[in-house]
Amino acid sequence: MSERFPGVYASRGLFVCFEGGEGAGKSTQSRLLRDRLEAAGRVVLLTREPGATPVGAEVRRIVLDPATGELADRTEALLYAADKAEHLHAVVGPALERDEVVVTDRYVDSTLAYQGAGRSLDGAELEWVARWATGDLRPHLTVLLDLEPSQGLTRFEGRDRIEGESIEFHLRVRAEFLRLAAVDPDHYLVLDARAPVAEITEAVHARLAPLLEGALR
Ligand code: Z5A
Repeated sequence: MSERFPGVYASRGLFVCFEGGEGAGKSTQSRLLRDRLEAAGRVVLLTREPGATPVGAEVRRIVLDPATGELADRTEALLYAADKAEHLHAVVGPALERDEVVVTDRYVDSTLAYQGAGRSLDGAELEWVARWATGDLRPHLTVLLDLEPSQGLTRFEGRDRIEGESIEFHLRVRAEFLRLAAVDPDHYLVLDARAPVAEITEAVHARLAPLLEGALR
């Protein structure tokens, strides 16, 4: 963590993020966590990047539609950063202020992994942009669902702009996700995404339980 961006953690609410490669089960686990917490009486906001705001929906269409064709790496990175800034401003920040549990399917680590390690933009410069866009707000917990890219990609039929990248690209992405988790173990939970869905759900809940009680916040 740099001196300029030491990380900011919300003093209200709980901010949880799911990260990982394609088909790792992020959407599945985000929904299951939301359902379980709501059943326990928590107010939960389930959201995602890119595309959770009207501006974000436009960004999502541009960055993921194969019809967009070639984009400069910096253009792509800035579009994702714009989606994040709007997401933080309009969705995540207000929900945390209302003391809700925010569960997001992807966040800053996706930029560091896909645009940084994947596209090979300068990591430090890119991190500056992504942290600036989000006011350096970090999740209290990021759950990394780790999966061999060849397995994740076979969980899908259609391919968008990024899913269509080479296996080497996806291997670099996976390695970067794992590196980010390794340098900050207090804020990460790394799980084998090949495990049964219910087993992953239990592991996430076990790690979150003390955070929900506020003990480790
Ligand atoms: N991107 C970026 O480059 N930079 C950024 O800053 C951000 C994003 C924020 C978003 O795509 C793309 O944007 C993404 C990175 C890039 N790259 N691509 N491509 P998206 O939102 O369309 O999709 P995604 O985020 O990659 O998620 P996904 O591909 O939809 O997969 P998932 O949410 O991780 O998995 P799932 O939908 O929950 O499950 C996939 C299938 O596997 C489904 O049939 C499940 O039933 C099954 N599944 C789930 N769990 C299991 C287990 N445990 N075992 C077996 N099968 C399972």
